[in-house]
Amino acid sequence: MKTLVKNIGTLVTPLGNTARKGIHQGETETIHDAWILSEDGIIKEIGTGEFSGVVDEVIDVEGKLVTPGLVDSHTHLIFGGWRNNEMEQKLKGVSYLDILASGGGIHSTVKATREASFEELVERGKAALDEMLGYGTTSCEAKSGYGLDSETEIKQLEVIRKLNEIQPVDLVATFLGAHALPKEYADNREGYIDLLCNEIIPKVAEEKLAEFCDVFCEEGVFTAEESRRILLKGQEYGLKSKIHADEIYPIGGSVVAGDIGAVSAEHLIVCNDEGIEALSGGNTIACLLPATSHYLNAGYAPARKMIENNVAVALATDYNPGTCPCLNLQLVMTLGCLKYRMTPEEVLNAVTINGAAAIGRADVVGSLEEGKQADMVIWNARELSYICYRMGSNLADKVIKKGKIVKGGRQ
Ligand code: IZC
Ligand code: ZN
Repeated sequence: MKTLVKNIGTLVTPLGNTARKGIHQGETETIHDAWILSEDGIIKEIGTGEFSGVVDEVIDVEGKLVTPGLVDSHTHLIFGGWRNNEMEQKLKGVSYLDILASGGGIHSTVKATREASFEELVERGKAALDEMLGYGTTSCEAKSGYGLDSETEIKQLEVIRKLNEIQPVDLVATFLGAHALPKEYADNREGYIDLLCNEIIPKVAEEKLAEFCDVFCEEGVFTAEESRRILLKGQEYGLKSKIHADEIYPIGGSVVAGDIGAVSAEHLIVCNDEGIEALSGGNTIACLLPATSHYLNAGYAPARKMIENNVAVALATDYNPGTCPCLNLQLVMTLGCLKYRMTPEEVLNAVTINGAAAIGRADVVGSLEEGKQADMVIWNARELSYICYRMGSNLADKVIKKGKIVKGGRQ
C-alpha cells in the first residue's frame, strides 16, 4: 500500500536517530512544497515539487504545515478514578506531599485502580489515547504505579499491552511499582523494596511487560539510595532506567540518574547545578513536564541551563489524575516556550525526536525521514511558531499513523 502526502506547504522535522542537545536542541530541517511517499506505513522517499509515480492513496494537505507525530514520553495513562475531590484541599493550601502522607493522592488512585476491572482500565485508557491522538500524539509512554502490589501492577501493564493491540497510538510500558510505599507496608519499607526487587521486577521482566523501570525519588517517598537499588535491580533484569527526580525537593535523584546511566530523569523542577552536571555526564535526557508545574503552582525546571550544559530536553504531559489531568501536548509546547524560554524549534525536537529517544524509539519515530514510520501531524498552521503561540486551541487538522489517517479527514 503506497500513500502519498502531497502539497505540504512546509515540512519541519528533526533529523537523526538520537536525542538532540546543546546547540543541536533547536536544529530542524525545513522543506517547502514537499511530498512524502510511504509504503506499508514506512517512509520511502521525501521530495519537493511534483511527484510522478503511481500510488494507492493520495492525501492532499493543501499547503499546510506538517511535522512528525508527537511523542508523549511521560504519562501515568492507566488508572481508575479521578482526584477532583482533592481540589478543595489543594486550594486551601494543603501540599501534594501532605495529601499523600495523609493517605490521599497516589493512595486514593491505588484504591480505585485495584478495584477497577481489566476491561474498565482498557476502556479508560482507550478514551484517553483517542483524545491524545486528536492532539497529535502518535507514540506515548505509559507507566504502572497505581497497583503497588504484584497483581495490580501486572494488571496495569497487561492493560498497556492490550491497548497497544487495539488502537493506533504506539505505547511503551514503564514499571513504576516504586511510586509510593503501599499502606500495607507503612511499617515495613524494606519488605516492600524486597518485594519489588525479588518478586515483581523479575516477573515483569520475564513476561516482557515493560521496557523501563521508574522510581518516584522524593522526600517522604523513596530516597536516592533506595531508588538506586531498585533501578539497578531493574537493569539487572534488562529494564532501562527512568527516575522521577527533583520534583519537589532535590534529594539526589538527578545524581543517581547520571550515575546509573538512566535513559531519562523526569520533572527536575528543583534540579540544581550538581544535578545538571550529573545528567550531562551520564547522557541522560531531561524529561520536563511544565503542565505539572502549572498545575501545582510550582516553579519551572531550569530548561535553558540544561540546554546550555548539553543536556537533551524532552517535554511531556505527565498525564495523571493528581498533578496533571491534561493530555494536550500542544499546551505543553506553548508552556515550553513561555515558561522555559525554549524556541519553537527546540520545543518541536523536545516533543518528537527527544521524546522518542526518552522511550527508546528514536530509530523508529520522532522524525520524518526515509525508513522511519510515517507518523505525522497535518496542522491548521503554516508556520511552527503558530502552534506554540495559539495557547489552548487544538491545531491538529489530521493525524497520520503508519501512513493512514487516524484522526480528522477520512479515517
Ligand atoms: O498520581 O500523583 N508525581 N507521581 C509523582 C505523580 C505525580 C502522579 C500522582
Ligand atoms: Zn510522573
